[in-house]
Amino acid sequence: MNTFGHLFRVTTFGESHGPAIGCVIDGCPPGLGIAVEEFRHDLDRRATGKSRHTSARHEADEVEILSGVYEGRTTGTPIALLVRNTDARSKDYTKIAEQFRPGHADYTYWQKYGIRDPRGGGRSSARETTMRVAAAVIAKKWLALHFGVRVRGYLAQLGEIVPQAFELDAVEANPFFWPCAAQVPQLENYMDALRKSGDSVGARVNAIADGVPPGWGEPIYGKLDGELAAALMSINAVKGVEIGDGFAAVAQKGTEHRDEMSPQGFLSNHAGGVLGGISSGQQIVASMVFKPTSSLRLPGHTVDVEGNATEVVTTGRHDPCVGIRATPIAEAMMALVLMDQALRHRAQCGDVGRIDPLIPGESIAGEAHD
Ligand code: EPS
Repeated sequence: MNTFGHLFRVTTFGESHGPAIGCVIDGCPPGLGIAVEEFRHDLDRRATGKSRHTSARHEADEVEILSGVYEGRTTGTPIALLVRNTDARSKDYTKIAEQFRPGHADYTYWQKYGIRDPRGGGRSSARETTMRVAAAVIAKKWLALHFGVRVRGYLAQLGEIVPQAFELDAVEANPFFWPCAAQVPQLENYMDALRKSGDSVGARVNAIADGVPPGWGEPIYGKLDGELAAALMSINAVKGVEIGDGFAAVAQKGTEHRDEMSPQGFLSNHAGGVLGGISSGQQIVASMVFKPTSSLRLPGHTVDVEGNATEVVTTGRHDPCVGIRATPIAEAMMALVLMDQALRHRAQCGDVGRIDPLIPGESIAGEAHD
């Protein structure tokens, strides 16, 4: 399954070391202005090689728009985007082509398909997330123009380190998307030591959306939080997702967890902006955990494709913490879910409030039919 969404449908394709990666977006509303330069910002935020703390692979990540845009505007037909791979170094994978990295999808892809593209991890690579981010550039723009929705993210934990302050303005000013400027040197030292040790570490990323109106989300099986959880969990390396207070709710009392209301609005946001699977009009808050990456130069016990015991050592250009550059990916998946739900809400409930459901024959303008 490589397609995501119902009305705003994104299909991604391509492997880390294939000639290109790409996506097809079907269902985008027509008339939205979009130019190739608009993909640059978010693709650069996600890319490798931007600091010493991520993989040293240097991809150009130049987006080509192959269809669905005419004279700078979406036409309502499928939008096809292509990014050519320009810096794959497949020889790094020759040694491990017949082995399974412990903790990696190598093993399960092999068990499932009986064949795999070992170069760069194929589609299990973080490279796959490029096209999610590209597709979400379009979703973010449409959401901002039509509803003033803004989706943002930040790194909320790196290994044991948690932010000491929360300054949203600091996030874009450091290579970690960290919300506390004073801690950046500590993070740099931590990552330098980690890289030298050859090990990797996990991370937590938070994504938030402001400006989402009440009403988005389709109970029961298309709940906004349910689809957010599935979307975030679909990111390679994500092992856990929380909405609002998430698992902390287990120890809360009802009086603490409930978000009391006043004529001026909600008095708290433990629910993360979703009640009964429908947006409440509050900030949407999601949190996710990225596992420590499994491509390690430290030797580990494993088996080869014949089932023989062996030792694996991974060389090449790898991320010691993939969560460091996952903020734009988390934002992208949140934006894609919101875009899809916005269109679905408009399709089913666009007339709600304009038709009185209790008076048969009442028209949109309030005039009675014959
Ligand atoms: C990745 C390993 C590295 C990263 C890659 C993700 O790839 P390679 O071994 O080919 O250098 O560079 O990330 C990207 C290329 C990207 O654009 O995100 C992995 O094992 O997931």
